[in-house]
Amino acid sequence: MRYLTSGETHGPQLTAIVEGMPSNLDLSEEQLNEQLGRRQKGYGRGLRMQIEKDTIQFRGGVRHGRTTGAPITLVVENNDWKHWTKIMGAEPVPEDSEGRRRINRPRPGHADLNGGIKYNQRDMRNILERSSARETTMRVAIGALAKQLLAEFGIKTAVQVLRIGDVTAERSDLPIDELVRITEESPVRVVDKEAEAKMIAAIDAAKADGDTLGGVVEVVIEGVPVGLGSHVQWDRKLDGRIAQAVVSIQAFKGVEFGIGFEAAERRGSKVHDEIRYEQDRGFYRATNRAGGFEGGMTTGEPIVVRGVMKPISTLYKALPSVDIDTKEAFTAQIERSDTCAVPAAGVIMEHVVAWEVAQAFMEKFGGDSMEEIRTNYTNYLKQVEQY
Ligand code: EPS
Repeated sequence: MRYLTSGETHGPQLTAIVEGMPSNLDLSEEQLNEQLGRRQKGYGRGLRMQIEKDTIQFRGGVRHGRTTGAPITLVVENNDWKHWTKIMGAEPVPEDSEGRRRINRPRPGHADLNGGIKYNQRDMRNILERSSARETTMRVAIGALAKQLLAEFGIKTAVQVLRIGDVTAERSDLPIDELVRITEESPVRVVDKEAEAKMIAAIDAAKADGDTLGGVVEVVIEGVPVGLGSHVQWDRKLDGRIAQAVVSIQAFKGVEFGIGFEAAERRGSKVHDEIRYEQDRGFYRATNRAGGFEGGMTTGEPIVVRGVMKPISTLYKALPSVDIDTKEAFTAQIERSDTCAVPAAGVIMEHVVAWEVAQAFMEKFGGDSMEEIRTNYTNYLKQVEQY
């Protein structure tokens, strides 16, 4: 399976083409919209999220609520487009036109300057518009397709926020359905109510100072069979692919699995998970410090992966920068933005991880129709049971 996205943050629409989804998968538009809505929520978001109400439109590959096996085209229109038609239109406008809203003062931390140099754009809006996290709308929509595929095989996903700025929330080990229910009700996607209040206060304080906050989010995927991904080639290791997908999310700077970086300070005996066997359960691990992976393959234990997001780089109290025309020091151009998008970023991460798992699932059980995949999957489970 593969996909491409296209579209600018203030352009008319976002588009994705997804290829390789099997036929005869029931797709719920309502569930897709629900996921898009989850990404738009979260304490600390700015005004733009009040303008948009992201709604999916199927433009290919889906008929009467089911996939046909043809490429799926997804579209989300930008409501804000009506304010940007002149600024972002495809029609030529004069170089010096006011209507261009040209950006010549790169914002530290963004793609503005290096993108401008690389693509030889004197108007760095041409970089900003595509590097913006608005694009993640499509990655959630695509991940939501993957989640519907995985759900057919009992695979479930959840996300919780573990840190915003210097406030840490207690990690919750609740059963996955309950974890989803509780985090869904929290404006910062945590279970820990005390941390929730502190996180909200920290976001308010950063906003008052014209500053921004980052954080840490954790995604859990349960019900994954043993043996997705492979040890035999570097680019088939599923944990490696997930790491790439996570760090590809705008503003994400790092990723870890299971106990993650803590493994560096522990002895081996306190890192590796003992292997056990029970007649009705088969092989399992006594603990899951590995976060569901050994040798780049799933162990059958839940996938536990965390990502770290840096604070958003658009600051109302802007950082010093250099004007690309005059080459003189300036305070960087101010653009409307969010104070903290960590809760939303958690939803994005949940979806990009789901996509990687679904892709590996299709590689292993791949077929053109849901029926074919189900047969392959059932046969494999029998083989695993007999091992
Ligand atoms: C973003 C800046 C803000 C965010 C946007 C990402 O948009 P605007 O510049 O229009 O106020 O709201 O995020 C989204 C639009 C979205 O859907 O997540 C940025 O600079 O990356």
